Amino acid sequence: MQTKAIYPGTFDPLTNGHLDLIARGAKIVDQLVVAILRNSEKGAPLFTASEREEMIREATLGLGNVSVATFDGLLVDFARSQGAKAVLRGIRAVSDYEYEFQMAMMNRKLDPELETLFMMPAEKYTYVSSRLIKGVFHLGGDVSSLVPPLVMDRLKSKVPGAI
Ligand code: COD
Repeated sequence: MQTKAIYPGTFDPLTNGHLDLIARGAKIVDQLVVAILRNSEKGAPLFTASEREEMIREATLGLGNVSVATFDGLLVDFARSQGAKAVLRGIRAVSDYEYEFQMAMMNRKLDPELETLFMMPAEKYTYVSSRLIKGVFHLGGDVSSLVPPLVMDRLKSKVPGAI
């Protein structure tokens, strides 16, 4: 039987930490669906859902078993509609644990059949987050080694004059 997992997130924007996790996840499941929450729960996103989708599609072209989708509403409903057995999430540091634990337990309550798998990125990406990337970039800092080049280009055109 094929194992399908969902890697959900806001991805505003995709970072090398996300990509690292996608590559690791794609090695252990048959199909991995990167699922972008359309209406961010973190306030107004910098990139629209279709921009985020395009960036992830382009960055994962080399990974044959990875697809990209957007969703609204409950993650468990989207996972069920995709026939996915698991949700993949990243843990960077102890600080991620509490939020991830609550989310995994709530998702289990909503759908006891859906498992949450946690993976850790390469050490060099453990401090990377989309929020930090945007903040540093807005202030003129160099984040080019922390995001894929195509995301860097999009950041430059979205925030002209930042670099
Ligand atoms: N290295 C490794 N992993 C990373 C890194 C990094 N550098 N950066 C981020 N990650 C991981 C995160 O830990 C997370 O697991 C994943 O990548 C995505 O990160 P984000 O920040 O883009 O995504 P989130 O945390 O904003 O995603 C939240 C969801 C969209 C999954 C959540 O809000 C959700 O499921 N919403 C739908 C409504 C719902 O079902 N709510 C009830 C949930 S209990």
